[in-house]
Amino acid sequence: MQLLKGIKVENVIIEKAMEIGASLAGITSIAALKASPSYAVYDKRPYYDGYKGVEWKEEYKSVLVLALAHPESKPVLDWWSMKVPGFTPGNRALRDLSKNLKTWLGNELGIKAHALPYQIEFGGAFLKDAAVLAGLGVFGKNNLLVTPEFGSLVRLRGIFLEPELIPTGPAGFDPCKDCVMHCRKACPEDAFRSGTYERDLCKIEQDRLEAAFEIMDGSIMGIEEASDVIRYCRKCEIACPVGRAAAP
Ligand code: B12
Repeated sequence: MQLLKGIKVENVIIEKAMEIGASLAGITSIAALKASPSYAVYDKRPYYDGYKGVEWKEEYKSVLVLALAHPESKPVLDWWSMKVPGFTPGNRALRDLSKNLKTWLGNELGIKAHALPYQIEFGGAFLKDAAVLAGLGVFGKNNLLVTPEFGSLVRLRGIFLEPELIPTGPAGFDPCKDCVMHCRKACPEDAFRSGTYERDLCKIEQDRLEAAFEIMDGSIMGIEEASDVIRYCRKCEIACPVGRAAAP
């Protein structure tokens, strides 16, 4: 790694991420991420068939977490099509951002980086846990990352970095204290009825919306051809009142 005299390398990386399009960015250690609650739960009940636990290269020690704001006023960012690279326009932007950052990290700072895929089964990481540990926000009653700036209206991406960097989190922030839980009341499947998030109930609504796909013109999704577009449920994130000034 090249020396940056008197300047914290963590700040340089985060500033660059924001300069080229991230709405938020932070850093945590891979050791902390591996010890986070999602891995313990997932090892017992994986979401994907064939999941064999975490298989990441030992040389990576830190993870850079990127968030891109997905305001309610730009719903297309979250719409899903198999024909869109990265599947949603928002994820496509995050993917491009992480690839550009990886190149910059190597060229300018001499840091070896690995841009993570989205899916866990292809080597991706649990991005909400990573974001919480990196101080972007906290776990909300909606089972999503809640950030002070944008509430839950963000999508995430991760990049593994070789050096052991100083973590930027966790954050001291408690937005759900005293909240009447608009998020839980908004759920069409009452997926929080047991007191915690129940994936199988959430999936009923997501599967219903999957079946209700619409054929949309390519220009809407930023691609050449028309495609089947799914609009997944976002009621629990949109109902959250946190950060609404920034992401109306
Ligand atoms: C598979 C998946 C789904 C599945 C299953 C979800 C599930 N939770 O099991 C389905 C299709 C149902 C789904 C639904 C949604 N998803 Co989804 N999903 C994912 C994916 C690919 C993996 C998530 C996963 O399997 N987690 C593992 C399970 C075990 O975690 P968990 O149920 O959340 O529970 C753990 C945490 O709560 C954690 N935890 C609790 N408290 C604390 C405290 C601390 C300190 C820490 C560190 C951790 C922690 O521990 C729990 C286990 O005990 C991620 C992308 C990624 N690579 O991470 C996106 C992701 C989590 N989804 C996302 C979103 C937005 C959604 C939806 C709103 C739909 C949509 N329009 O995109 C809903 C919201 C559902 C909800 N309220 O949680 C975003 C979240 C952004 C955010 N602001 O948090 C992600 C990160 C994708 C992205 N593009 O950025 N999703």
